[in-house]
Amino acid sequence: MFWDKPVETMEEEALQAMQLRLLNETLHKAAGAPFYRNLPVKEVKTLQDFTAVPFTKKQDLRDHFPYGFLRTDLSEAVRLHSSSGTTGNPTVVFHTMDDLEKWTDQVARCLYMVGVRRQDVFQNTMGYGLLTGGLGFQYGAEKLGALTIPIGPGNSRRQIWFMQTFGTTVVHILPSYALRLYSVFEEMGLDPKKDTKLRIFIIGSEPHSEELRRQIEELYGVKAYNSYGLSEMCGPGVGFECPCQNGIHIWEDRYFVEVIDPETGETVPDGEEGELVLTTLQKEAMPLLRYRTGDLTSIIPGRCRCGRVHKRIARIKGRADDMLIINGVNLFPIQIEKTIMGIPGVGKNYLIEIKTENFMDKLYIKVEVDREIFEGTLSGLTGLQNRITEALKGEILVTPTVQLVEPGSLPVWEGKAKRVQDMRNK
Ligand code: DLL
Repeated sequence: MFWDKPVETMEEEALQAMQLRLLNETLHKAAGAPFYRNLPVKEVKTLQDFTAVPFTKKQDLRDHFPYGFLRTDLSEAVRLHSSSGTTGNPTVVFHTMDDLEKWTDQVARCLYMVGVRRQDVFQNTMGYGLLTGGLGFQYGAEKLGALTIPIGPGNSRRQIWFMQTFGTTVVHILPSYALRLYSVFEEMGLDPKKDTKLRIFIIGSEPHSEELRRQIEELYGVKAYNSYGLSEMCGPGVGFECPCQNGIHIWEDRYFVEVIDPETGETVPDGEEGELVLTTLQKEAMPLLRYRTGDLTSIIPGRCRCGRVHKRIARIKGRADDMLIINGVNLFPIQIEKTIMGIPGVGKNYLIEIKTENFMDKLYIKVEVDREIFEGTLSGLTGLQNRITEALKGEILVTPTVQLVEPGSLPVWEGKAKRVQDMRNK
């Protein structure tokens, strides 16, 4: 079950020696970029010494837009990607041909790991273009040899038509969209378990809970694997769950992994939550040193049963700036999802609204009711409403006002889900 057995099952000592060599190569290469020209550290003797290298932040990428991080000659760079920044300059990332080949190989490695093979039909519902989920998986799945359908996002009925007509077996999809797509199957009177050949879902690119994953697996009768990545590191293919579904392996031949306390910048022990910091180890066009991803997670201690030594991180809880402070209580949207998705009768979408009322924060959670129990009216569902409220109170320590709404009535998104509407007076 290995795409690249020598690398995936490398002994820890050999992997660390390789990382030390690649870190030094990267330090040397990075110095060619205007931003890293005056790096205070030129060489490290141990992996621990690498903590002397200053962090790189997203704001640095914005401030040195457009070419401040490009270290190769423009003639070497063959592609630019950009993330979906909403304010200020977008973050741009450059690739040489070698970078693209490595990225392709990484994605193929991930897909192979979870059982995707040449015989599979792979439908990619992620956006193509500047975002990385489209082309990243396109090249990876082609390299693996699957038949690819580069359909892109949207038009759910057409998605389903392709799935049925061409016998799609593997789908790459945003987890929030996977739930919405199921509603369209329902509207069409179809059951994906009986009416398609779907067997694997690749879900990622946005935070989602274990409960949401289980729901996707049950609704579609598939295995759903968590896929992690960010444009700055290449895009998808940075980390992926293995068949054990117990943490995301980060490919340590490609990235040096640290988890730090976001306040102090100190490394936290394995098992403890902090901010993920990544360093590229093999990037040519745009190496990044100690890049603060903003993503909160922890390193899972111990070896995985799958035989891969590459470190595992826990499911991403969200970005540090996703944290909501409601009347002084801190909480993450994912905690709300985790709690409500396990409750029978809860449908496929929800929305978090925060308002100011009487100078206090007020939390509203709008929850779609499951089609299975919806009989044209919301009256008579107070039992469900109360169960959701009680469960949430226990988890988030804030009493929300839960509002049940009709199936399919909440806003939907073209890309990543935007589940929080903060309407507080600032
Ligand atoms: O979302 C790359 C990607 C595409 C990953 C397709 C997986 C699948 P960006 O648009 O740059 O890149 O957004 C990166 O999305 O820092 C996380 O905050 C979040 N994110 C990505 N994957 C996951 C995941 C792509 N599996 C940002 N779980 C990252 C939670 C995720 N959050």
